[in-house]
Amino acid sequence: MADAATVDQSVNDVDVVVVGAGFAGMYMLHRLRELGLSAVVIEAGTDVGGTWYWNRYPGARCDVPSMEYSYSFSEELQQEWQWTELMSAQPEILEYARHVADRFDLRRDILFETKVIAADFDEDDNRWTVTTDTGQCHRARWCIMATGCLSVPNVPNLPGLERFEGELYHTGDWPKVEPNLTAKRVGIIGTGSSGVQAIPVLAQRAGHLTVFQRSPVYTIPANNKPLRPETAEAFKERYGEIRQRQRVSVTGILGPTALREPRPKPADGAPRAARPGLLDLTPEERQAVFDEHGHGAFQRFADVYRDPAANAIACELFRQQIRKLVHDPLVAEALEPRDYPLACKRQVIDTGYYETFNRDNVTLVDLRRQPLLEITAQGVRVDGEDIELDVLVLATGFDAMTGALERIDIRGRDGVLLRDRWVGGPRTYLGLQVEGFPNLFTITGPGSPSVLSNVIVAIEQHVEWIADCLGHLMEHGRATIEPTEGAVEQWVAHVNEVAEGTMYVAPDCNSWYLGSNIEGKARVFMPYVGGLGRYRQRCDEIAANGYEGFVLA
Ligand code: FAD
Ligand code: N01
Repeated sequence: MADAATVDQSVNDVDVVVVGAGFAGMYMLHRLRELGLSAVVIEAGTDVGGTWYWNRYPGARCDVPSMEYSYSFSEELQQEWQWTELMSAQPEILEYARHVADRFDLRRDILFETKVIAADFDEDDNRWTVTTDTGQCHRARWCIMATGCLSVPNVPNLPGLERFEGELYHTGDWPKVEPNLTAKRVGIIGTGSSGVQAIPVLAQRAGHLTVFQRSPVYTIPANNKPLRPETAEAFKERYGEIRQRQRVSVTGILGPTALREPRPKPADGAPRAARPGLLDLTPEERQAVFDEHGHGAFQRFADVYRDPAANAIACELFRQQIRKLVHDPLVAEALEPRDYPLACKRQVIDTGYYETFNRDNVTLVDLRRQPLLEITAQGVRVDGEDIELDVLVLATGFDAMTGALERIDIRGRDGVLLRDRWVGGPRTYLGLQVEGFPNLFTITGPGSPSVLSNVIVAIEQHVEWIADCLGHLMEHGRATIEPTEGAVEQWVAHVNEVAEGTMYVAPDCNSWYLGSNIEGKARVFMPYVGGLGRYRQRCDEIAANGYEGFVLA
């Protein structure tokens, strides 16, 4: 074993380099220490927390119940931490990440304010050399990328953006000192999850808010609320069982069913009767369900997610509900999504989004009717109008899933660059490894369930699988592990096959899952839609079968 990480030297020999100190990198470090390995974690930010360190925009919060969107690996940790809301806001989640760092004494092996710019595999001694923007070199046997799926903000190529003289912010890189927006003219571009969370809060804080919308969104109410102490207690009493159910579930989220007793299986072993689909109801029945439960009612019907006919009906009922919520019929019409199906993008949830457009200090600019021409020194020029702004917020998303990996010069065997290998889209085995890049692991990499699930559950599964794998390699004296070309081929085919027929890959769908938010990025569906539980089982089987599909040299 190498000595413990000495991060102030210019060449640092460790067993493992981990890149990123979000929830993935933090837990990875903890597990590596348990294996007796020396490690350094390299993080661009000044503190831990990743997503929750960078995304400090007003309104930022998680959309998975916090009792479930939290680590399960330590019983003491999950018993002692107190969440205050059903779905916590960014400051509380960041505080939690900091608490974990302190509790497990993680910071002493984390190098902050340092960006990894290159990682090179040396075939002579099977070591990775990891280079940083501060000129340091770290040599390690294993390199683990915990760089996050949504960690590279996308700044679109808007003509004149550099000329804007006001304050310019991206939701994914929000300043640590909260900007004062009182009485200011604020504009926001983007109405995805970040924009939809920020808009109601910005409207309350700003003098005037102008929302520049290119694609209307299908958003549903978050129904967030304070977390009742008795609910938290009930969770804590049954945490072991609840966590286990999360792990084997499709998404890692139990939601309202978490505290319910599991439904007994039918005594005769027959499958449970399927719930009716939207197409099984009469038009009057459908209308009644939407009238009673609002625009989120479509979630009750499985056929909406697979059957274009059911989806089209749900979309129309959804639009009808928007018209009930938004007073101005022209604004309501502009907010109605029409050119892509429900459930093709990540579900967006909100708190008072549609109602915000009834405020006197909010204006919606529909960029499909009035295209954005340029950013000027004073604001935004759209077709037929100049809109003056003091502050411009970009809620324009991320170069997702591959962005952080491709920004590092990762060179595997024969000096091949990872981003060249992935020019037609990412190709991995299980989202964990890439052929030709031995001893390199990607946590929640493309080809794994990652962003289609409660990401902390996905992270824990990957971290534990990788830790077990390193233990196996050490125990059996193996120098390297990498997947075979055939295993990658088969896994990529499987990832595509299970996505087939879902709304995610509908021809009229454009989403960051498909890379289509980034100019020039290959249109490939990147996450694995087969479900977290099934995926975990496959990963475990592969390990139990002697790491089937991998070469252990
Ligand atoms: P990250 O948290 O992204 O951390 C990666 C870290 O790597 C970053 O700190 C980054 O600075 C660092 N890094 C990257 N490249 C380099 C480099 N070259 N050198 C040095 N450091 C580098 N998921 C859910 O399941 N539920 C939610 O409710 C949810 N809400 C979200 C809300 C927002 C606003 C966003 C953006 C994402 C949300 N996600 C949610 C997804 C979220 O990203 C994950 O849940 C999780 O936090 C990811 O953790 P991570 O450690 O894998 O990556
Ligand atoms: O990014 P997005 P996001 N001109 O890509 C628009 C997680 N998250 O940061 O759709 C004008 O979804 C773009 O328009 P269009 C979650 O996984 C979770 O909002 O391309 N507009 C779109 O409206 C989420 O899915 C939470 O036409 C431009 C928006 O910008 C992921 O992060 C909260 C434009 C980008 O939407 C990303 O969400 C926040 C241009 N040139 C984030 N370029 C939770 O609630 C882009 N847009 C848990």
